[in-house]
Amino acid sequence: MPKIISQSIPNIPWQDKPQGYRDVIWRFNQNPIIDWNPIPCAARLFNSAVVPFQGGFAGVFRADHKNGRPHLHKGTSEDGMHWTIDPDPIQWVNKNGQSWQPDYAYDPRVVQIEGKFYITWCTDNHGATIGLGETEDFKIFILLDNPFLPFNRNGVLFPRKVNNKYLLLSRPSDSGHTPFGDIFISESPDLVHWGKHSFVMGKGGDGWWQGTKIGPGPVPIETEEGWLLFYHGVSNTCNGFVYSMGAALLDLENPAKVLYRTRDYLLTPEKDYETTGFVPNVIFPCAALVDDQTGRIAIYYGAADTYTGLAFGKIDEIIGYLKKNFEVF
Ligand code: BMA
Repeated sequence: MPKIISQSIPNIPWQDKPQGYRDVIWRFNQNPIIDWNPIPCAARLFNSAVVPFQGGFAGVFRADHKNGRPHLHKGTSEDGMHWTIDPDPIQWVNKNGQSWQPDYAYDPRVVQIEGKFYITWCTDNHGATIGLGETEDFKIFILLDNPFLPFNRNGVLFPRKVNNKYLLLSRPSDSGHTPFGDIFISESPDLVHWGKHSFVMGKGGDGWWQGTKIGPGPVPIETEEGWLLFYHGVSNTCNGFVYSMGAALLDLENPAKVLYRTRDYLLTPEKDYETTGFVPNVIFPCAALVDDQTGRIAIYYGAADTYTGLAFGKIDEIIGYLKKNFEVF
């Protein structure tokens, strides 16, 4: 097994691969783990981020309220599968302790860097862009400066500095349901000033499943072979966009360099809870837990912009698969 630079999560959500199953990623057989109308104010919880916290798990969830607007809610869980979701949205304060709430907030990612948890999400600043905040205890949430101008979505921080710089993946976009999208990387010495923007990888290639746009998913997983990045790839059909999941391995020292990238998707909408819902045919991964002792990975994904699902894989099988079934373009 390639060495993983992470933490031990003995209680990582897990289910063995079904016998005879051929692929490297498999679904939890009790999916979806969060169904319609999970809290009074919100119809749907999906595209959400989970991290190990105090022996259990904490999460920042995208909750689409019944007025149609998305907001972020905190959740806690002992086993990563059964969640208690705060009925009220996260209340942000700025560094001076003053309250400031975004008009809407969606698709969060959470990462622990040097003891603090950082949250990135799609926020509003006269148009969609990346929001950034921090918390140490999942009680007080402090807003930091937005890294980018509009329009941008899918901001994903790396779990450590590389060459002494914080790194942030993102997908520059337009103001609507963007019909294009590639993954870029930016760096910062202080999480305030961002620059040195570089292209990482784009839509297209042999796989039509990622022919319209792609965007980074969960926080990259550090292994001795490179950063394992799950991402979403989108194809355009006569019935609209279809969102699937792929993976790439990025160079450890220079993550703008793609070493391998799946030609075929790893997960595509197949189950009813993925093909039917508020937005049909969406698999949108936003978090991956990894246990460095066993190499087990648990991926949290939004299904059909309605449900939260879990999928599993093992690091050695995924990287082995990537090395055999890849393309770079
Ligand atoms: C994207 C984002 C995601 C959503 C997806 C499918 O543009 O808005 O939150 O899951 O579309 O609707």
